[in-house]
Amino acid sequence: MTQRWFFSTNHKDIGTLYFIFGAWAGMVGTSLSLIIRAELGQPGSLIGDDQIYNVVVTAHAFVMIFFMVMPIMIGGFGNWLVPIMLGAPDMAFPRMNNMSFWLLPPSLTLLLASGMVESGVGTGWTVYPPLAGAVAHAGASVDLGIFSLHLAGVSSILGAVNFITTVINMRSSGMTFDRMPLFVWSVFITAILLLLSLPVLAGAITMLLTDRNLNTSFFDPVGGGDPILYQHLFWFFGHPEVYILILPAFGMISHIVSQESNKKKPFGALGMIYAMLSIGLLGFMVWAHHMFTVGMDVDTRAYFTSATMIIAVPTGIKVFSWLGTLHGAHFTLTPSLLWSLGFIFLFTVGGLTGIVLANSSIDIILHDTYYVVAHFHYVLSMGAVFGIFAGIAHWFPLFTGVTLNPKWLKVQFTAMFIGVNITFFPQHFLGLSGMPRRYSDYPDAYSTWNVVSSIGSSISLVAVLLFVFIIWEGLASKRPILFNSFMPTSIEWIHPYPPADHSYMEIPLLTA
Ligand code: HAS
Ligand code: CU
Repeated sequence: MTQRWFFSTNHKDIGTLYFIFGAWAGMVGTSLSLIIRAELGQPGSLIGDDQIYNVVVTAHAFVMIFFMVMPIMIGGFGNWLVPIMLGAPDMAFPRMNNMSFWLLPPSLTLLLASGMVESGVGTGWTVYPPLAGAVAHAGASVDLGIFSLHLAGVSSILGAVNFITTVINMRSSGMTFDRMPLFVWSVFITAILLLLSLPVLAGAITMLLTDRNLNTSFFDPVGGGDPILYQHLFWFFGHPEVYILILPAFGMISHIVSQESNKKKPFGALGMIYAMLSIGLLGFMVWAHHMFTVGMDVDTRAYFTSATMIIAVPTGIKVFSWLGTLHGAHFTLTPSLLWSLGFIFLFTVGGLTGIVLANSSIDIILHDTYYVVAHFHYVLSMGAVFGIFAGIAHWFPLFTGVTLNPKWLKVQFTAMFIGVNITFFPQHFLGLSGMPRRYSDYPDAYSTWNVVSSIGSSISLVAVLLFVFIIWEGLASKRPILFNSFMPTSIEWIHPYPPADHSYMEIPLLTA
């Protein structure tokens, strides 16, 4: 029987595998984050080893980005929903889809192994040389980390090829591009970003691998190389990557907001498509805003500052279109809408601190401080993760045939909302007063807000545990789908603006 799901080429089975994998990795990533907050919960040392602390920070980032957010959003929601929303029988390459998934467990194994052999990867997720080079990180750890990224990269590139082909070739009749649901658009654009950016990361880490092991010197000045070259290559991948992490959430939020507003279409649907396309395109032209401190000339700084700030325009179009969709609507505060409102508010807060950081002169002060950490956790822990929770609250009945307890979901949302804000808002203050990131200790002056932040992380832990319980209770109780105002029966549940001929209407609502 295990063969049924092991070899399955069915997009729903594979989507479910991605969800299970992502949930498991989410537990690992959360545990690592709690170790970080335990170390920083009081001045002085808890772990007693700075390298181990940095290994934990690095593993936390990798696990959350590559093994939690991306598998759940693109692998889980993408696989489940894209073929259904297109009216396609499955993905374009079902067997390659299976392979995309099964490359991930070995990749995660290599990553976890990298933290356990020798002295671990204490480089941060950016893996900059010379710290990641053969002298500062002797031993096999960084090599294992690179191999882990190679496998995850192959998995994502194959997945991207699959989604792009599916969207172009597998649309049912009447499903023209301009009618295509916004979630499908978001996954399509995400897949293009993956296809164009991941090979650059693969090149960079392979060059690092040969620098470490085969005496090349791409990034080593002693042999005529340049460590800054690595930073350019990494961020040419790294900045598009942050939009890869958020675009599918944009797509889900558009669906949920228009659905819960009882509107057939999201406000400005065509504008939303163009906004996502512009975000994707601009995302490739702003990478050096991560490198303002390397010593750029003033014109280059001015260019990267301006180009970065322009991204606020299409992103603003998205935020105001969600608000436009909600405007004048009769809605009830269902769990999925609560998560969506939380997303819109907190993602905007994180976006605005991004605009602050885009100013190169300000960034030179704030770079590598907790202000940056606060920025990216607002857009990730409250943007990407809230998007995931919104999607689960919304589509869990479709995926499983059972309904989660809506009251508990609201309690859980409240706990999580309080927890993440208490964790991350004080980090703005820490950053503004100069506390650097990636250090295991701090002067006493930084104690108060660090204690508050660590307390916040325990509140989030309670919320996550409550969520695990809610999922278990839902599956154990087998409560059937409740077709009430909170769970509409109409096709719009899945499809916000169906093509007129309803050619794709045979949608299986239950899988059981
Ligand atoms: Fe970012 C660093 C700038 C969006 C994730 N970002 C990071 C890192 C991560 C990350 C993970 O320019 C750390 C990487 C590392 O390990 O070092 N980011 C931006 C800007 C945007 C942005 C301008 N980031 C994201 C998203 C992420 C993400 C989305 C993941 C999901 N980010 C930076 C910069 C750094 C950075 C610097 C480097 C810092 C350093 O020193 O290392 C934009 O896409 C945000 C657009 C969204 C909004 C909100 C909605 C818009 C509205 C329209 C009106 C607003 C206007 C602005 C016109 C702007 C509502 C007016 C401005 C006012 C202040 C009032
Ligand atoms: Cu960036």
